[in-house]
Amino acid sequence: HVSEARVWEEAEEFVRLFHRENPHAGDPRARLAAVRAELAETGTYRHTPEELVHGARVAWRNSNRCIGRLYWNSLRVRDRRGLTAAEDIAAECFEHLREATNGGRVRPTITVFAPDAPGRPGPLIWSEQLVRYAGYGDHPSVTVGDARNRPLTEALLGLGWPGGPGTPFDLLPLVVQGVDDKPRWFETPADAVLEVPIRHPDGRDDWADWGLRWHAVPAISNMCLEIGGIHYTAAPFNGWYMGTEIGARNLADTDRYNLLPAVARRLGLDVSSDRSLWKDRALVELNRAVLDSFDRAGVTIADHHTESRRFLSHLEREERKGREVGADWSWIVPPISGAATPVFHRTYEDRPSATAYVHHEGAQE
Ligand code: HEM
Ligand code: NRG
Repeated sequence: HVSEARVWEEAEEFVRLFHRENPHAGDPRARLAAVRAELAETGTYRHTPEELVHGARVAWRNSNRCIGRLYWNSLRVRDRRGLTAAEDIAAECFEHLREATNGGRVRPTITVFAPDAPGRPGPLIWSEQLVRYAGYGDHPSVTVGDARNRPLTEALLGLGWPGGPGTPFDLLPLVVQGVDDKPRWFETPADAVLEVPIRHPDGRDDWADWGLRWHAVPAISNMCLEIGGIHYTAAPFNGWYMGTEIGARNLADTDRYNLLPAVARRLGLDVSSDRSLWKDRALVELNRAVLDSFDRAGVTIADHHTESRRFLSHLEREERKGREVGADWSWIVPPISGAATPVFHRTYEDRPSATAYVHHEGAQE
């Protein structure tokens, strides 16, 4: 566990930042004294609702791998710090999905559950995201569904989940470990998940027949929100998708859905030689299909050109406010057409922050 001296150090820094960026909150001295006393008495301290909202937003602002940070100050924060039991947490995660999905007008949202307390670790969501597709297989190289989720799927089967119908897009239950409890699974209610069927806009092929689809909302649920020395171990958050995440990675990576060969054959491309650039051409058409399908379904999605421009606006705006923006080039540059976007043609400082979303120790990167 984190030492009290360390918590105080980070608490002090955060409270000062909060008061600096929220002048209406007044002088920080009274609040610093209260935090110090609470820490001495209980070994921890509680953020005010306003501190929690600002901390969650600043943690987004500090996410060096995220290209979508222009709107960091409008993150919606659902304060559920009173919840420690798996059933309650799962129910609120599903409600989070409904509110964030908002019929397709996706709203960036976070739900914050109980934090770590001295001698009492906080709850954990084992699922990497609130919505995940199963990955089944007897052989390591042959998977039905999303190979990335084979370990989670196997863990679920071990916990007594009977398995889904066996399609490539079976929704996995959510796995939640409440405080002082073992992990439990909760079937995802169909009305909490919006999905988009993926079809090609030119309609020259029957793309619909492939049964391709993806979920509307990316909601990362296995990262820890750290604010002022307090660790919120379960704090799922979402924004909207950038099309390349689905079209250039999830459906295309060889260790995910590996669809490029099938797409290229549909397009009648020569797949016998790398030099026909069949992979590149298939990638572009798959990404067009993703963007057009989300548009037709009325679901928010960004293309990588627009999101790159927004990111540069973000850098400018932050600079005007006198704040330095950290970023990780290798995550910011989109996985297709990198040099055709402005984020490619510069460098960034990948500096760490104390207020941040971090991967749990031992959890997969
Ligand atoms: C990473 C886009 C909202 C926090 C990313 C990535 C993209 C992205 C493209 C890289 C993902 C990858 O390569 O796998 C967006 C867009 C948003 C958005 C378009 C729309 C509003 C948010 C929000 C938060 C957030 C609301 C937190 C409150 C992060 C974090 C990562 C990340 C922590 C790194 C994840 C990791 O280390 O695995 N984002 N994001 N983003 N984003 Fe955002
Ligand atoms: N690449 C992952 C999602 C990672 C985070 N991306 C966002 N986050 N857009 C995928 O599912 O494809 N967000 O909070 O909006």
